[in-house]
Amino acid sequence: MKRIALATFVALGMGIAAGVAAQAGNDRTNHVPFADVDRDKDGKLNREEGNSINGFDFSRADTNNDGYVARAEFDAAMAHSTARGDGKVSADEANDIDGFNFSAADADDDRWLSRAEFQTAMSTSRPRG
Ligand SMILES: [Ca+2]
Ligand SMILES: [Ca+2]
Ligand SMILES: [Ca+2]
Repeated sequence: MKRIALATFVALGMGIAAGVAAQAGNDRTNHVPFADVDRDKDGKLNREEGNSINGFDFSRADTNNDGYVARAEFDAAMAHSTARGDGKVSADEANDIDGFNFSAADADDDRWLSRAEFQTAMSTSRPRG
């Protein structure tokens, strides 16, 4: 078990080094302000607007399948995606690591681990035994 946990740890660290969160699958989207994408200012994104976002999965974001991504759907999709190259680890991602204490690692309590926070946690929490 410890070996598996450590491998996950290392994989995650490498993902961060590459600017990619290894645990987040293919959910990598450019994080852009809704207002910037909603070009016709109707408060929702049509497929064309959605597709203008690098990496945005319109069909997945449109959870009620009405052909538009509303603000709430947009926010949800962004919350579930990993911004490209942000080098941050979410609580969800950290929870995949056995025995990882997210709140202890999150020094500034912003619910994200920056690269520095993650590396500090890596260097201070060594596998026991
Ligand atoms: Ca629109
Ligand atoms: Ca919708
Ligand atoms: Ca933090």
